[in-house]
Amino acid sequence: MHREVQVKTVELPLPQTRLDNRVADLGFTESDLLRMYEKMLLARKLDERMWILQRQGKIAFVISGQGQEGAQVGAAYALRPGQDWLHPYYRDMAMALTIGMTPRDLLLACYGKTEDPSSGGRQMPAHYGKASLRIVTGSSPVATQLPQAAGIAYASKLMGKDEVTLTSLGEGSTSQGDFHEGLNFASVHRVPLIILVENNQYAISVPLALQMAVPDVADRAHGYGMPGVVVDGNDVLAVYEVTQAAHERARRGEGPTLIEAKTYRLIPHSSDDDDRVYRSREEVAEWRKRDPIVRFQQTLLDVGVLDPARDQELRASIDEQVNDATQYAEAAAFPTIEEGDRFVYADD
Ligand SMILES: Cc1ncc(C[n+]2csc(CCOP(=O)(O)OP(=O)(O)O)c2C)c(N)n1
Repeated sequence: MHREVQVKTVELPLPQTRLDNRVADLGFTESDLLRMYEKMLLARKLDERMWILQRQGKIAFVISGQGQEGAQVGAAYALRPGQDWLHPYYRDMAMALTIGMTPRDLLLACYGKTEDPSSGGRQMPAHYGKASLRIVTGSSPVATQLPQAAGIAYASKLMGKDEVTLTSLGEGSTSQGDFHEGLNFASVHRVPLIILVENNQYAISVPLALQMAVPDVADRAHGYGMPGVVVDGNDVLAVYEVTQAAHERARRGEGPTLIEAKTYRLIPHSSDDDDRVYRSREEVAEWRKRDPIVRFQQTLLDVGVLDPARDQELRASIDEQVNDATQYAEAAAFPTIEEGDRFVYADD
């Protein structure tokens, strides 16, 4: 039977962050707040550089997280780098930076250079990974990270280790069978897992309303017997708050939590996409007003954690880091033919 599907434009009425009384509750210092802001900004600037390099023909492909930095930094900030596991998806550059990957690491991967920590130059771009930080590099078929992350969390539980795994995906990927399998397994076995859905409203050209028949991905969590939380993904502190609560729940042995961060992809799906064919400029402009970086910047200025001079200083230092990483990665060596079987055998 044919069912009419209404394609509606995304709604925007999410509340503004009220920083004042919340910072104390969250236990943040000024330097935490500035660090969060810095990671968001660094991700954005690196992302912009990648687009330039791609258009110059120097790197093959970009798929970026512009607009999603608030969700990513907020969530990653709740993890203990090197102790907890992160199994991210391709937009999560801000998450990778927050856990400790460097701009050099990320650009080395884009250029496919041998020093790339995720795979020695073998992986697709944006398949973040660094073993020493417990960032697990992903597979390109979407949602495959769900059962894998559930397995990592199950292993932590079986070994009695104080570790939490966080995995992330887009809302479109929740239509995959792997999403169901991962969530079901995780909940049945009460594993210490956080599933972060970065709901950016589109799966390439497919809008939310053509992807699912419920308003919130989080509604699905109840069917698996786990809590489902909806959060404003453009509010970095709100995302931190709910992820921290899910982290505590996981450590108490109470099992997984699904977090749906409502956000928006501000740019085309990838460097091979033209989003003008499936969404209006007005819609994008509306969401630009709610850019999580501009919003957090304003909040920090309002409460005096940031002032224009400090902001300028920070931006200059980020530009330097991006330039340094570009020069470093461009000059670095490509893998040699002799290195072809590196990572294939256990001696590496
Ligand atoms: C199993 C599978 N089918 C199709 C693709 C092609 N593909 C890559 S990204 C993508 C969209 C995923 O959308 P969503 O999960 O909402 O994440 P977003 O890209 O919007 O962040 C698709 C269909 C794929 N990588 N894997």
